Amino acid sequence: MSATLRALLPTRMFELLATDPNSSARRGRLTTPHGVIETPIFMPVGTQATVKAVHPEELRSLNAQIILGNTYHLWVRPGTEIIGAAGGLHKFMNWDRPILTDSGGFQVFSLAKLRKLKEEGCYFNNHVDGSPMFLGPEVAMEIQATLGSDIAMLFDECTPWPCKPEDARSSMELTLRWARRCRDWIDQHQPQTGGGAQLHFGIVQGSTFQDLRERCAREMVAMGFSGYAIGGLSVGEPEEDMMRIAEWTCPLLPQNQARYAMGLGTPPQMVELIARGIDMFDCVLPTRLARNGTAFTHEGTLNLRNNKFAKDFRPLAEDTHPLCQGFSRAYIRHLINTQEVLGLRLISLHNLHFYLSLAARARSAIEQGCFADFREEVIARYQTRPE
Ligand code: PRF
Repeated sequence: MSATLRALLPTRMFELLATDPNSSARRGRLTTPHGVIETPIFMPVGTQATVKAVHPEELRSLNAQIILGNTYHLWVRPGTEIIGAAGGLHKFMNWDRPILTDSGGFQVFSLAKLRKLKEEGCYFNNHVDGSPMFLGPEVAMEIQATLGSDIAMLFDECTPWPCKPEDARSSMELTLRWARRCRDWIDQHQPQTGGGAQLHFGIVQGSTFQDLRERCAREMVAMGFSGYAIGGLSVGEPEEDMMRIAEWTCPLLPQNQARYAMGLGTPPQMVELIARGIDMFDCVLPTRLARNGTAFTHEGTLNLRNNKFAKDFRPLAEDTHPLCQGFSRAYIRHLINTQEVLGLRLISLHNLHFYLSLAARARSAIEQGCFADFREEVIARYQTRPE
């Protein structure tokens, strides 16, 4: 199907329900094969077909609407043959709500050994048994089709930071050529749109350079995908750059399609990016920090291994997950210090509750026309302090 024809199709995948008069924040609704997602939304990370230490029923009780899975990890182990035979990722992991899968390139670059980047894709030895593998645009789309995720990400190169303008340019151009090959693969193998069809999100790269970001956004949009992500954020660049990149990119993305900032961030970063027009987020912070004893609160993070919590018999926070109520900071600190599994489970539930309710509060603030107050309150209360 041509891009022009595709643009003429009535797509109600993403519905814009409300916009904030004082910022670019949006309240939306994204329809996927496994259900509807209310945006802005936070997606818990479930790399290995599990959100670490959290039962799917608990995810449901947290009102998690969608979770994230990883092509690279699931392809290396257990492999698509097994997940395909199980009937897809949803059945394999017993989760019937939406799943977004990342396309794998970013993970190859952070985990695999002996990586060789070529025009056709990436050759590497996997981090589990070292066997040689190849991942490119077509393979990444095919694996995600077999996994049966609701939203498949295009295969991209995440440009490292810092980066010279000429290197950022060739990296961004490679992402565009790979996007074209993803588009062709999709048109050949999954030409249907709407209903039960998998959604595909293009990824805008271009490092910290305005001209590159703008060109990538325009060309990605011209290829016509179901939604768009901003990649290459939170790779070490200053926070002002992260915000500027969103300010350059969002206005070039279609109003009536979802926007996703990949792999971030802190609570204030999330709120500031919502204000710039981002709808979707994923981040390992709530679950990863939980495992080393760090809990999120409106005032900032608590490092529960700190001695000052030894006799602190208050709960983690007033607002927490029902399963965490009744446990004190002192007790959870003891569980963490003795490496008891319940400790990291409780903090994971609490932290996910924090992130998911932050997104829920942003949604109702936009609906009720008080997003500016919400934004100001979150930023004023949250202290990024060294523990
Ligand atoms: N690309 C992809 N996945 C990602 C990123 C990216 O740039 C990032 C960067 N924050 C996290 N995950 N495909």
